[in-house]
Amino acid sequence: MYHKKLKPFPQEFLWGSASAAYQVEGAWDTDGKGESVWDRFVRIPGKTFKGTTGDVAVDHYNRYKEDVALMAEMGLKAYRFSVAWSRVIPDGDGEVNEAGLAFYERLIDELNAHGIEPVVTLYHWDIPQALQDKYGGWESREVIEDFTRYAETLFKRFDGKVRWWVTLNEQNVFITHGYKMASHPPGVQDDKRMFQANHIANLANASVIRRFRELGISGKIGPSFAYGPTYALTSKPEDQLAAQNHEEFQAHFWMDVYVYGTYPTVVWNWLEENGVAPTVEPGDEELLKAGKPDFMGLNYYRSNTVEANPLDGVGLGQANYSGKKGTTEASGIPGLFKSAENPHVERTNWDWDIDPTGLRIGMRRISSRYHLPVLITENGLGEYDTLETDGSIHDDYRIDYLRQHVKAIQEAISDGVDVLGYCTWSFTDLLSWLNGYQKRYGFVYVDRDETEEKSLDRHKKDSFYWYQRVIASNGEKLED
Ligand code: BGP
Repeated sequence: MYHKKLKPFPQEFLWGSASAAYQVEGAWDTDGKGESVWDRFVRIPGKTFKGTTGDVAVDHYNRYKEDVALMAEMGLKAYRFSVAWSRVIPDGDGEVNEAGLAFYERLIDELNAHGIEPVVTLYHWDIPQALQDKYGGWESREVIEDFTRYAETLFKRFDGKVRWWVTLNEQNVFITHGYKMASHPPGVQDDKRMFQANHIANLANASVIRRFRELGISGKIGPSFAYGPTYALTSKPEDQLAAQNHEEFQAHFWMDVYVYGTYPTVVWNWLEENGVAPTVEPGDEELLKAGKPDFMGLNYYRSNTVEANPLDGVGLGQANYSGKKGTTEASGIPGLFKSAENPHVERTNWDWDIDPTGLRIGMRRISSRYHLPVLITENGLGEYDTLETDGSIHDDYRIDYLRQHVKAIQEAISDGVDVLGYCTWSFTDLLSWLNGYQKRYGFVYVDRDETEEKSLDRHKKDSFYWYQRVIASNGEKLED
């Protein structure tokens, strides 16, 4: 669709940026914080790139004032960050740790004082280790009540100070990495357990949204979902069917539950056929239907291209966590789909397709299927950056990437999609879960790498000044 004239960004558009507790805070055992599953997982040899941990990360816990001052200088309207459950309730279900809550209160107050909207994520993958040990974390229904109580603690404490809440970050990612690929905690490869844990996470998600409504908390709430639309490699009907499978199994399987409280029929049929359907108890459907979100949070990095995959075809392939271009292997689910190389797009050094039009298509699919506003909660380019001797960083490749994606958002707005805001990933450089510190995303360079903490000094990249101009012009000045 081509428009003669694009619609402007709404006046109240949330120009933001995002992070997650484990990736920025550090201070992993400070002020009464309990151990999270990630604090434990990173200590298993071979699990992370060069053995990197978030023990110190980029020291945001101690430098949050300096970081917020940089956000204010940039003119940021919103900052999305996550709360570490184990800071607030160290063992997950016991006493509330006031020192942990106080940290987030200081951060929220600092943001509000600078006119920056806090967008608070309740869960970005770091369940307290104590709950993992006690009942298997997301695999037990006990987590529903514990997660709801934790969320309620935050809702009550920060009601009036926070207007935007995100429930689970990328449930599809933490569940599949945790229980299929074993690359995230708890490091399991078991489809039956995966679909069970996923169902329980769905219930927990719905439960906190229901509690949010019952408490009459002001503001909006929704999940953040990792979604990139799927393309078929060719117009062969079997490839088209594979693309349809991918959308159903990798996207509708989660988003339909969030919005409609039901699983897609085709996927449910497959789960039963393969003996891996989760146990649904009386009352589950009612709870799922009571958890309808106010918006769909969208984390978009890339689109996917797939082709047909026979029953004896490709399964899990090696992903690229090294930054060596071209090392990703084909991956798929036998009988459903397998990944294919899209010949029409460029790729990053980590083999992620660069596709701004995919963002527009994704927003439109969400808007048409779910009739909800979209809040882009993550989007960005992970690349190597070079710190020059004068302290500058010339990341024109990142500016290009972001500029094209901002254009795609404006096109989606012009198509009629209701877009609430755009949080880039990320504000400062931070720890990439499996890729160490060399895969950088920030507007602000942080002086550290995998082997050394170095000075942890902050340096503004060229993209910092670019986004500053974009925000000041409300999306009108996209050129350098
Ligand atoms: C998303 C996560 C983020 C962030 C981002 C970049 O899936 O929500 O936490 O890590 O991806 O991914 P990566 O660090 O693997 O490049």
